[in-house]
Amino acid sequence: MTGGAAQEINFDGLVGPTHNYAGLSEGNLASARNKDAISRPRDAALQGLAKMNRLRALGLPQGVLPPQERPAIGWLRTALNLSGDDRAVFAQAWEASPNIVRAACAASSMWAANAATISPSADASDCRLHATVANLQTMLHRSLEAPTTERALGRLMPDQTHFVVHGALPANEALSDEGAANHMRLCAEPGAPGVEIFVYGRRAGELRAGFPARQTLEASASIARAHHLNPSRTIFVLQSPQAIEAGAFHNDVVAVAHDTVLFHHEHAFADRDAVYAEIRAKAKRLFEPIFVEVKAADVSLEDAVSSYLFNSQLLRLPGDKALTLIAPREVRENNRTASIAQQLTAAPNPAIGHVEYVDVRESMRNGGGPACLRLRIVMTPEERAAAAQGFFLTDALSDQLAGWINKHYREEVAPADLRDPNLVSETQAALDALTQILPLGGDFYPFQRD
Ligand code: SUG
Repeated sequence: MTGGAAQEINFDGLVGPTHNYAGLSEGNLASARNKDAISRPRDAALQGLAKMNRLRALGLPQGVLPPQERPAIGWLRTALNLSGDDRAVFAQAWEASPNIVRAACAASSMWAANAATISPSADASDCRLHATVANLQTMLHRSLEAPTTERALGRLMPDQTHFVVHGALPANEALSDEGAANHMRLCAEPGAPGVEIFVYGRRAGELRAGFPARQTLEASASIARAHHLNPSRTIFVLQSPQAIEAGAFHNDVVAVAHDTVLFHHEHAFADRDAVYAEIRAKAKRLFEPIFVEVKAADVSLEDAVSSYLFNSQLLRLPGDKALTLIAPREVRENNRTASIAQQLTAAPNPAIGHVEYVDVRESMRNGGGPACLRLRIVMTPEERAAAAQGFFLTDALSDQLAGWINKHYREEVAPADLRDPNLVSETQAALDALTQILPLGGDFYPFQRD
């Protein structure tokens, strides 16, 4: 296995034209708090694109993943047994169940950290890069994403000698899976064998009071088997119920890892000492893990969740010894998290040497920070060459996407605007045009096939 030149590439989900605040995610405090607020889809998409371009400007490769078809007319037609043309189906669906239509309008595929779990080829005994699409079965609006995500990842990584894209696990509470948001990897460098850490909130069949735990141990273990991971370098960790109750509906709200560094809140895991011990044991002879813990006395879980300090992207910029944290601007606006960020970087020989702030406010208001918006895929140079090149962001692609967003996206969407039947034709026209910009093919979206 050649290690050296493999790179971690962030693939961000483009924010879709129906971005809105429907309050759909129980246990996600921002989503609940902003229910029925007016959203700004154009700003949201441009903020996401600006973040992607910032990473490119810092010298990192960057990819982009397409939004999904919303409103999901075909799904509404089948699920609610409606007939007629798309406009008629949409109008009838609103009559039948506003709650279900709002789920079918969510632009939630922007949070690409929930698209799939990725294992680099360096970790898999068959030496291929594995992706398992997340079933996202806990929330109705997110459970619609898996089929199109599988198509998108198939388009990005078509060559089965290098890549395996596994379909989602059966969509049932027992195998509840939310993808990379509940998965971390530590390694000496991206191309070297790593320790993969799966974080789960409950076991199959376990009933818990309070907010939903969206990941089961059984789902994580199944994915580890599908990915041909070595058990001696795989860890399953119970998320602390306290974190879930405080609004950490995914592990990536309270922890993030990159290379040898695990940055986390004191109450991220049910048994922190056991986690450290197992990581140390399994990393032995590969690398020395560095744990950067933030104590609850310095940043409460409440501040961690409202600022999204840990939902930052932890990155190594070319040539840097220390890592860089790409944090949401909300971290700077909270005195406690701003001061922790400053202390981290001021330490002698810091593991995290720089903090940069980005504005992804529109996504944040639905509980999605910088880390939610991206799916990390470690690729060797051969894998990168085998991937579909049109998904890698360049100046030209960025210009095209910005022009496309400005042309097709509404400035604002209020709850009542979601009922507008023009939304259907408008979004279909936008996505149809997008299939000319990204290498998706003319039959990518369900409406293009019906
Ligand atoms: O699944 N919000 C998303 C946010 C996902 C964040 N991802 C990570 N932490 N990786 C969710 O709860 C809200 C949609 C609404 O309410 O309109 C929503 O789906």
